[in-house]
Amino acid sequence: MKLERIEVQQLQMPLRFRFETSFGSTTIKDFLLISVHGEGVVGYGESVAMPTPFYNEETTETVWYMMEKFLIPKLFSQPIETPEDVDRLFAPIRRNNMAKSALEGAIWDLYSKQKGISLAKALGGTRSLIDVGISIGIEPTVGEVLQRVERALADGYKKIKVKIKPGFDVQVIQGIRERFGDSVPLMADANSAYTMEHLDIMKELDQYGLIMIEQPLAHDDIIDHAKLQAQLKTPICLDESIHNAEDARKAIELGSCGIINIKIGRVGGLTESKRIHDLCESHGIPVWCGGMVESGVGRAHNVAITSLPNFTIPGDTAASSRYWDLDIIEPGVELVAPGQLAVPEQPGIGYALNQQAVGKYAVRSASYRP
Ligand code: OSB
Ligand code: MG
Repeated sequence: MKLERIEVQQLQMPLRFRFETSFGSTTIKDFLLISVHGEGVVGYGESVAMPTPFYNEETTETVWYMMEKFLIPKLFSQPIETPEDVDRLFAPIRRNNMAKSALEGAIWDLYSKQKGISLAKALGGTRSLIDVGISIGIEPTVGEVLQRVERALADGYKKIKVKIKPGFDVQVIQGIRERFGDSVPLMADANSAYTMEHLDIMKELDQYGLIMIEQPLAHDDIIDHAKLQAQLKTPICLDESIHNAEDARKAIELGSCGIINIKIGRVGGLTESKRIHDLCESHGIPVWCGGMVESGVGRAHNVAITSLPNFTIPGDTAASSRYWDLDIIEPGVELVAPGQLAVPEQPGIGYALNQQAVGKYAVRSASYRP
């Protein structure tokens, strides 16, 4: 694969609503868009790092720095035949998974476009339609969460995930069960807001037939999660704690979770995502694709990986129009049936960039050449 030029652009896209988690809230999506040019085609990738280091340690600025100083020079330092070469080339650099993933994802897109196949196919995807869910943030009142759940159910979303934090947990779940019944496929995501001191709350949540409780304990823990899992019937799903397939192996071995959320950025790219997918499949652990409030480029990558067979639980990739008045891809990633997205068959990610929208949101850019 010939890499002729890599462009990095910082975009700021206004969200249609304020998205709040236990670690903070956003109204503007601030991120980096990567375009890798080679042999007449362009591959696109998105950095899912946030401006602040509260989900993980990376930020928009650290991603840019790592790419400029280390990752892009590495890509230009030797010939690359396949996206797996990128994974090997980046391996000696520790962590900085979102920076690595943004570039690796762009190269996967470029590779599949050069081959003339869809990214989903290049990854070994088997589905043409995927089920998706929605992630509902923390709201000022339970009533506002209920309104959002009502709309999500009307759109047919196949899984309702609600964010919880101490003081905004059991009453939310109880409110949803009372209003919408026990058959709603429901889960809670705590983003590490609890400790073992909150065991009573966890045991209360355990009574509501949740599909899973996502990342209740510390972002860097798998030991307490194993102790907690032993006391709950609801499966624990790990998000923040899993950075690679080795983490997943250890968590499975310890019994720290029954389900794993794969976020391409958090684990350093599509190659590592596939590894985790395969490992989980061999251990009977279902996976699903988490979201990072991505623009259309990141969503398109999520759609492609979700077409792999062990993504048996609906992910967080809700429709573009939920988040954006104007996305940077056209058409946006939209539902083709209630709660379902189509996996594109066109080469690469299968969506065209809306360059006008990119221009509108771009605040900074740089180009790198070998
Ligand atoms: O923990 O899954 C998470 C968004 C930002 C940071 C962390 C998380 C999330 C989400 C996904 O819940 C939201 C989405 O993409 O719709
Ligand atoms: Mg999460």
